[in-house]
Amino acid sequence: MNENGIPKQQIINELEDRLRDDIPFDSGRILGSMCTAPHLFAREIFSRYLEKNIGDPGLCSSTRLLENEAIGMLGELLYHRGASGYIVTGGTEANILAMWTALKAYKNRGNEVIVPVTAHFSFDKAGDMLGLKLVKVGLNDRNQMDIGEVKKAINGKTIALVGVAGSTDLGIIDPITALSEIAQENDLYLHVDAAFGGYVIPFLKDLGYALEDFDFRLPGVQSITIDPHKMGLSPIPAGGILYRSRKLSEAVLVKVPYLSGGENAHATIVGTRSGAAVLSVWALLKYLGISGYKKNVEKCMDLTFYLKDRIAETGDIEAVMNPVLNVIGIASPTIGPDILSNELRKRGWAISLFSGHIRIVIMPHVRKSHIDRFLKDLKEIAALIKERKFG
Ligand code: 0PR
Repeated sequence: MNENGIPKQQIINELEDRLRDDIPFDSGRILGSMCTAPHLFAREIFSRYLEKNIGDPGLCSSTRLLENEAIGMLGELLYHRGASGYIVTGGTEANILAMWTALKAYKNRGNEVIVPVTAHFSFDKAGDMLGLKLVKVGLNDRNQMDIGEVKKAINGKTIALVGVAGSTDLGIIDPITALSEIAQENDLYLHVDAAFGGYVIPFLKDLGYALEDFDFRLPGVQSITIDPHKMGLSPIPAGGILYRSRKLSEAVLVKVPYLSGGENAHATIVGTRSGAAVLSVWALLKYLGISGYKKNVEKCMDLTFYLKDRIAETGDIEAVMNPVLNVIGIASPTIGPDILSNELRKRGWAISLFSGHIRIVIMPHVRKSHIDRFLKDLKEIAALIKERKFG
């Protein structure tokens, strides 16, 4: 650390220089991220309320009320205006909270949780922290959690089922209706991870897309993760955890008697919490409304199909399945995804590599011109494949 302070401009210059290897969203190179550039209005709200700590509800009781309103608006999207919950740091915290809640609710029964193999790694973290045994089940021919396998995996120690609505690898929606029935029949906790899909599926359904139900209309669903900092256009950190009832959300309540009044209890993992993040979520839900978010999702979907329809023209590279949401998997029948990803990364593309495919997420920062450039590179790689340039 330097002895004396350095002038601001010098520091800013140094930062600008030293951050040169970070890839900004407006570079047009980020095709593999589930986050995006936050909406300008949300940035404005965020910077206006930076000092607010909603971890001290006595100091920020009004912010806490607005958090409840934001949860209510997200609850409306998920068909349960009276849902209880919190704006947390992200999908990971939301999923860990749901697993913690399930464990507390069924603590005398066991510790086994059934998840699809496609579940996000936050469940592995939750399992390790909470001493859960994750039972990972395979997929059906539509890449959804296989219901037959779920039924077989249930035993006396099972406490919870997890279904994903908008999977990390391909944007798949698991058969949540069937999971809800199974959860009810066997008295199990059902958590739906809609970290990505929560801000997409309701709007696409409104636009006429035929998609699986995944929300609180299904009576077995106890909690849902829905992340504002993904398709919600809100600044990081903003995840969402919604519970069917207040009683459930209180399963993990820790009393905090010494703070300055208010609720004097915490039911989140972190203590000090960003009120700015919460207020940005609230403000943006109000500002964009259903029609604003619908437009946003529609643009992403149109571009997803634009890419999908043109991939076949590249020659040796194809979409691994018809996209369900604005996520598309691509692969080559001739070369492995690792080689394909190397070639794409060499050409400057920030994409994600899964075991069988490359994942492209068409987020709001992605433009048609970026896709056209990407297609040009895919064609070039496909030509190299034809010439057998890869061992
Ligand atoms: N649930 C699902 C279905 C997810 O896809 C993710 C993250 C999470 C939960 C966890 O959310 P947090 O990362 O907010 O804790 N999915 C993205 C992924 O793994 C996260 C991400 C976002 C990664 C942007 C990279 C990136 O640039 O791909």
